[in-house]
Amino acid sequence: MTGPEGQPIPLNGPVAVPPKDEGKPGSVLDAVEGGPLAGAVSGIVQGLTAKQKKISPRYFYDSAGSSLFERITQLPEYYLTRSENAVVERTVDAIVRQVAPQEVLELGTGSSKKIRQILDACSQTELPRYTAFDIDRGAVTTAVETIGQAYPGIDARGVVGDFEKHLSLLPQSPGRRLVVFFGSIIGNLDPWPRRRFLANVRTLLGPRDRFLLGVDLKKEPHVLEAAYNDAEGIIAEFNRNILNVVNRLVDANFDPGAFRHQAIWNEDDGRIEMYLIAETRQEILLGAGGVTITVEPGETIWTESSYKFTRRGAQGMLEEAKMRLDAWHTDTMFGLALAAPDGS
Ligand code: AVJ
Repeated sequence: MTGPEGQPIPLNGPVAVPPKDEGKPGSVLDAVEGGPLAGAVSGIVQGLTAKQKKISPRYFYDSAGSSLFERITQLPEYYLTRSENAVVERTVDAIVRQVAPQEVLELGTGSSKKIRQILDACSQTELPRYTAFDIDRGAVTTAVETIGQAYPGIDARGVVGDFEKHLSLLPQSPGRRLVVFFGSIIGNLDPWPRRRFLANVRTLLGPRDRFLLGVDLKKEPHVLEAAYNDAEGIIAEFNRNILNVVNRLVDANFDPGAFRHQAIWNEDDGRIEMYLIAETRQEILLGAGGVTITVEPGETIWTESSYKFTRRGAQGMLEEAKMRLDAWHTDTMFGLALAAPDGS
């Protein structure tokens, strides 16, 4: 595969090569030493010294951010989670019957609700393992503990890593594997990183393995914009909290209260764009980077893109990554794609 300028896209390396710690039931392992945020400083400083200031959405999810996101999923305007839950509930039995997984590998652990529906449906089949993979160690630990306690027969494990970088460090599956990526988290990835991510997911799949992908669907702009501009202002608070995370990670002094939230639908690129807009002029010291930046009044920091998809678009991106769309389930708001590796 080649990138935008024709250069090869580095994949994350062959899946079987590095000596991977297999861990043991209940274990939570780091994909890389020091955890996935160990190398965060240079990327954050680079984003904040660019012409259009930018912070990656992967930094939303500290413990405050994760609880705010949990509240977002309950907002009347934020239909995504409810829709996906309903689609999963309706289709989980058929999916599990079709795949009969022996490992469920969850990329990006949310609340355990949907994964429990999958595991419940698996109770009739043979399921020795649940693996949680997330950038937030706390989220992985909680998932491993709650699933381990609720399902004593299941070998629950966790890996702390960045799904854009560390998928190749996952241990082998003990058998048929179902990789799940819920919540339209894939919508955070721009087209090129998304291609690379899907190519990496493909390397996790043997012929009998499957990939279950949740994607939010394109719909009327006012519905999309309302979902990211809730009346209660929880999403604004979630957006501003990323500055608290950045303050800790790069030893900076952002005042989150000096920014307001904006979310707009970009029709051309098919995505919601989220920004923080500075209310006042600010000088911010990025201590760990040894630089000071200036933020002008009205200047924006781009914190998130949330791409929306169509069935055709989802099918196209899966096919580009050498997977085929095996099943498509939807309530017209949200789509659940079950994908199989080509040639299986
Ligand atoms: C978790 C990435 C799917 O894009 O809708 C929620 C994050 N941002 N409200 C999304 C989010 C603002 C969410 N994802």
